[in-house]
Amino acid sequence: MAELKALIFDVDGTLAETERDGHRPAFNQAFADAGLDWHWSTERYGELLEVSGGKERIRAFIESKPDFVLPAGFSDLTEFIRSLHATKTKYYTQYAIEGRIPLRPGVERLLNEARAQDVRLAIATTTTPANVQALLANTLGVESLNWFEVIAAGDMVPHKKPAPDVFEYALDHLNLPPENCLGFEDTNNGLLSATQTGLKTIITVNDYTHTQDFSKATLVISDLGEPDAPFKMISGDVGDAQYFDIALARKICEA
Ligand code: XBP
Repeated sequence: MAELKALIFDVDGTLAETERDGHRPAFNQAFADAGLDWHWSTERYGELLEVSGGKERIRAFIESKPDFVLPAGFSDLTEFIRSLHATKTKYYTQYAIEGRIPLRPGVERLLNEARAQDVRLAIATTTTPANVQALLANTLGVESLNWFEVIAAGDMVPHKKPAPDVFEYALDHLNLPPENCLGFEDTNNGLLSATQTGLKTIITVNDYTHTQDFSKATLVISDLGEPDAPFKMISGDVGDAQYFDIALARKICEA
């Protein structure tokens, strides 16, 4: 019977539909600014999401283009990718500031319940720290950045999801064993990353991920739900719960 002490959240696709509403349009705007005739459709982006990391995703895309020529003014591919990605991050944070990336159902409620019940909070994400700060500050308010004892993000760890590094980083800095925590994710890559550390993991699916393999998940639901908007249960045991709250989190952690 492990006591619940902390919740560790993925960001993209879990706290908010950032891939659809933020990252993909930001990539396309950065490509246009660079004079590139590249455009990632919703479908094409879904395929590219197999690769964790925005810089890594651009590189994978370029490697799929045999006719690619390094634009003038760049000494090497890494420098070119870094500059494209920096422009993309500028647009992503701008979209967050404009309020174009709302939180998913139940996220704000669950975070506030956790704070009210002294359940500690952490983040384990692949995305760039600036994106996390912009999303939280422009959805929950600047002070919400302090709600999370650890924000493990981007290049802070050597290997990106599905490697366990970023969840290990969060657990180390929380100084807690996985059995006292729950992970929240939306992708198979993220699930593999979290479960390799021993974390029981809750999956909230989305349009990009609902067909992925979540057999290692403790629970798979449509979203965290609200009292007036119940979640859809996909797999796992929630008893008669209609939305994900701290009581259900404790039950799952103690099981
Ligand atoms: C998902 C990712 C990120 C984003 C893009 O992160 O793979 O790379 O798609 O963000 P998460 P960057 O672990 O939160 O699901 O361009 O900043 O990498």
